[in-house]
Amino acid sequence: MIKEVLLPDLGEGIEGAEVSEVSVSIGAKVQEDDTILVLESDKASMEIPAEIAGVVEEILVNTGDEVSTGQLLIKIREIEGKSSPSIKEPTKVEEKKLDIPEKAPIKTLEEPELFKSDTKSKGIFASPGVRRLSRELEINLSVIKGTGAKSRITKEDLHSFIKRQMLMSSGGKQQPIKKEVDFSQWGEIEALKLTRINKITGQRLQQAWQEIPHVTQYDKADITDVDVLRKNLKEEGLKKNIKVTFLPFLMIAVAKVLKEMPKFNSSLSHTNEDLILKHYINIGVAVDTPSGLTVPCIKEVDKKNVFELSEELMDISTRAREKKLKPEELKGSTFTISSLGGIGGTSFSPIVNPPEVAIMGVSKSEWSQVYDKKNDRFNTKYIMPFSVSYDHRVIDGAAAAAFTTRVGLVLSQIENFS
Ligand code: CAO
Repeated sequence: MIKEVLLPDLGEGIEGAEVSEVSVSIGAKVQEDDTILVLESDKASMEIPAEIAGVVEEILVNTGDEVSTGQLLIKIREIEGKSSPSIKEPTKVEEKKLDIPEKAPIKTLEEPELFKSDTKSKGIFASPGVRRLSRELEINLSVIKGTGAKSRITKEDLHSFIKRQMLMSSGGKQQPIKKEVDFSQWGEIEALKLTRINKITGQRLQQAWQEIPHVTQYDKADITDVDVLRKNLKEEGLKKNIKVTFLPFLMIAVAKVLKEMPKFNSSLSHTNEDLILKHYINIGVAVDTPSGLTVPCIKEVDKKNVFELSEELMDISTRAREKKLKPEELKGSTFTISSLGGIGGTSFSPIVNPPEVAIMGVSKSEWSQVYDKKNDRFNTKYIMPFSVSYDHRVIDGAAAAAFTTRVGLVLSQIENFS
């Protein structure tokens, strides 16, 4: 029996559409539900599926043809015993047109199974445009996790996949986009080799800066009372050879607020579909070393006191400078603190340390005159400026302002450190 495939009523007032792809050729065997044609109207793209299993007998349209409701498109000769009585609606999808990126960079990628086109796999939902693009780029859709309704693979999923693969294939390295300039033509020069740490840190910072929508919230904390407490503990610490700086107090305050506001202690999943909240608090500390910036991690900060944290800080910062950290000591942080308070400056915007979603930057504290409205007088206070940069995909501005306000308040109350 010959089955005539006619253009069904597309609904929504769509009278006709353009054939954007003829997916089969004469003599080709098709299974029920295989895409035989792809159409594009001004409202949607749609796949026309084969209603029966069979062999393509005749194709009456070409790519670019305008077709209208009821028009004969394709004839399929049925394979005995495989008919399906149901008449199926074409699969409509939301996307209309796709920005098709250049093919060339993708061709250079390795991982063959990722790039073997497999657009007809059952259980994969994707628009015709996405399927067409995946075929052109020879990307296997079954390796992509769709973020659309019913796990449909969207154009954005395909683009994110391509972006990830390109980054991986370049080892996350910055592409050489700069033309070499001979600076010596204007005077004497000297070239310094970047250390391995400089290069790795540079790549990570560049990637974080490009991928994370950063916003920085600036604030100030009154640490007058904590300064008195620190001086007392510093005296006590000296007897045990422990150097007590401000950092342990900051870590304790931050850990307390991270527990109250767990989104700041989270990471986006690799598909950006879930937010992973961590029920542990490990704080990364940016340490300036002669070979570059490193970020060792202090685990379970919420369970440690000022002396324990001070001891650990002395240990990891010393070993970081001597390049004696173990790889696992650089992993697992849930939030990072970058303190320039011992050096100077009034404020700065740190870059989020992925996969974390927030980082605190600390600047040098100063004695200031602060007006007390209630008693109508100025008081001399020790004020520490700090900032929190955050991933705006995860954290809203209001939450960030609440976070820094709370950290400021916790830092002003010495009972939080006993
Ligand atoms: N305000 C005023 N004084 C501060 C301060 C602040 N916010 N922070 C630290 N200090 C004081 C310390 O208390 C200490 O004073 P005392 O000698 O009186 O005890 C002094 O400054 C020196 O502190 P420190 O820098 O040696 O120690 P720390 O615990 O504050 O910091 C460490 C340790 C490892 C974080 C630091 O040495 C370091 O490497 N900082 C650089 C980090 C960096 O490069 N970040 C930039 C990354 S780019 O985003």
